[in-house]
Amino acid sequence: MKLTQDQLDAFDRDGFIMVENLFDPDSMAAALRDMEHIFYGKSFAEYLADVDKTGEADSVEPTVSNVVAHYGDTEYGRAQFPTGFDALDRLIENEDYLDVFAQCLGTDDVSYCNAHLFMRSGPTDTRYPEHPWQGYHADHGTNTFLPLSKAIGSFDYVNSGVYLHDVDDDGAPMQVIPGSHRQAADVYLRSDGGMEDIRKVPEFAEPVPTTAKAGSALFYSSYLIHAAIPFENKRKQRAFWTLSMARGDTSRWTKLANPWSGPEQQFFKPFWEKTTARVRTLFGWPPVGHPFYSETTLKGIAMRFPEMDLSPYQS
Ligand SMILES: O=C(O)CCC(=O)C(=O)O
Ligand SMILES: [Fe+2]
Repeated sequence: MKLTQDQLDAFDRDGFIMVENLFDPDSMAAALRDMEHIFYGKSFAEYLADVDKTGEADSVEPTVSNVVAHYGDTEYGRAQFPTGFDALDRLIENEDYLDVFAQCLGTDDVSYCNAHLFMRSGPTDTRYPEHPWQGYHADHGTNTFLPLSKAIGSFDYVNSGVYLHDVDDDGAPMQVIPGSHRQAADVYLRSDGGMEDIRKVPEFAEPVPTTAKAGSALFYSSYLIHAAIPFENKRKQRAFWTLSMARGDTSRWTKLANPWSGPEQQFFKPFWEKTTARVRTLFGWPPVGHPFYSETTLKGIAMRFPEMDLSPYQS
């Protein structure tokens, strides 16, 4: 899928774009069902009914008790990718979605950083600042140790959130500052605490809410400044499948290395076996047609990944 020149210009100028209708409604409903199961052990509607009955709501935030740095396990499942649920894990195989990523990054050499389920649940949500001028930040540090740069298009990477359901104004849409990806490096260096109080940064544009329909995906620069706001309607949830990806040539500095750590292999091995050759390249697998794939290496891959369909690599 090709973005229009207007969309490309908007991403360059604003540091984000919302792309609608990237995922079909059925796949979003199935993904949401599984995500609710992972966070609540039941549907959100059943969870709300329990809260009404007992007057109590326990936090559904994942707790990190394993080697994965970013997201841990909930009481009922795994919030880190791959979760083991196909309706969630196979969202990464959507070719149009991957095409948009490649165009935002400006290269087909795309490298996985991290993906996880991002749930905010109205009844227990505390993930917002006290005042609307607080809490602004870039997510860049999640996947790299390097500071922000003023140069766009190399060491910055792209985050995305897939909207599993509609997010309206009362459902805690993330607030983003258009154009701030080009201003952020300087603002972070200022000593007046501008990032703590965006009223002190007159050059920032007004924040805008990222409301969207189910099936949309938000793509935003890792340098883009944004913040959370509270739920106006606390009987809502906000369920995103999120993915961050970098350019291959700077990926040694921009990645969350969880797929390669020992305990994670039990989740990645079956995922790599089943997924597409294009998705494997996001994890550094050589692409189809690469001379790495020889009789010898294909035999070796077959030993290590017995369930993998190797036919795309056999030319
Ligand atoms: O939930 C939101 O709207 C934003 C959250 C956020 O920025 C973060 O967790 O890094
Ligand atoms: Fe953030």
